[in-house]
Amino acid sequence: TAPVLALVGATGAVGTVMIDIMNTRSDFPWGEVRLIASPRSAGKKINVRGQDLTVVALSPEAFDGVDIAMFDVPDEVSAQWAPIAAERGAIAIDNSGAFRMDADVPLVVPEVNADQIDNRPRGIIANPNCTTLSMMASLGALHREFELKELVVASYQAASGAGQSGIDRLYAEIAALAGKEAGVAAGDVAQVLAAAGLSADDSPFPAPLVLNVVPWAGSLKDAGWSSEELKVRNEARKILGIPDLKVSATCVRVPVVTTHSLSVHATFAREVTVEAAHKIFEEQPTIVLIDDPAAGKFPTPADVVGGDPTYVGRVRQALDFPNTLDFFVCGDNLRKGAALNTYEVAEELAKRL
Ligand code: 11C
Repeated sequence: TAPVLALVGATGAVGTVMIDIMNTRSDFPWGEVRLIASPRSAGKKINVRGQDLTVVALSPEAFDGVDIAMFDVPDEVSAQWAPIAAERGAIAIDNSGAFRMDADVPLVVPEVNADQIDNRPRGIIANPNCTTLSMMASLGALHREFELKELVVASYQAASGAGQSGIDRLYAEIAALAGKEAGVAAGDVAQVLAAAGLSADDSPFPAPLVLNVVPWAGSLKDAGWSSEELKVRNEARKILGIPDLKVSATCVRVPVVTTHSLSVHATFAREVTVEAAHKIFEEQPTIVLIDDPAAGKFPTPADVVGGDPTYVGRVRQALDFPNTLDFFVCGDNLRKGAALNTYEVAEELAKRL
């Protein structure tokens, strides 16, 4: 019989994108879809492929009969409930940070390490952080050919990486500035926001995001690094299977609603050329290459939001660093960065059930 798919966190920012992905997929291998959320959202109706499904409250029994359970919920909810789903016989695919670095939980990006899907002793598979994920298709493809040795990245992360509250805050800040003279607003953003009732304490961001860039995402870790920067380092090593990969990341929030971008400086064991890299990107079905700066063509978040592929451009051979490429990559952080990658892992599993 056709497998049963559950979505935990069906009403959140990523869950909502997951519903859209389910509604637009050409093949749909599932016999039943079960939507699960907090008791607060239980009873809500959501249309999936023409049927109004009622959201059920998270409980152990909600996983009975489920083959695959996708979790798009905060770390602590996943930490508690993914093992319960696994005990009840489901394979849990978790998009939180709760299990990513566990040695007995694979961290999977299908176009890079799909083979890891079968190695899941706890019945849990983890989905990477959206910042790491946005560059994995491109780095995985280059690594197969040239062997990656060192990675220096700066991110340009969208507000929706912080969830619905991040989206709401950015729109509220934009609304507070509407109609203000540009000069006044640019000089005094914090005061304008406070006057509009937008307290800094209520923001998921540590500074105004509108008309600004904020060099911070996540929580403070040792020696001044942010949790987000360490996730990029640890997760890239695990996904690519290079435990000693040298990585340095600076994670920055920008006033974009959705789509993370990264500036990537990648050094390889073997000689690289722009032509060879272009060919590799063109041959990778999940990458779109837009790289014609003379014609003003390169990817930007505004062009790629809502799409499934990751977009690559500005590919250059570093002038002063041997075997090194610089490039710019954009990926919708709610799609390939979160919901889509999780769903692709579920599709891979469905083929194996
Ligand atoms: C952000 N990348 O943009 C984060 C959100 O580990 O899944 C995702 C955090 C995570 O803020």
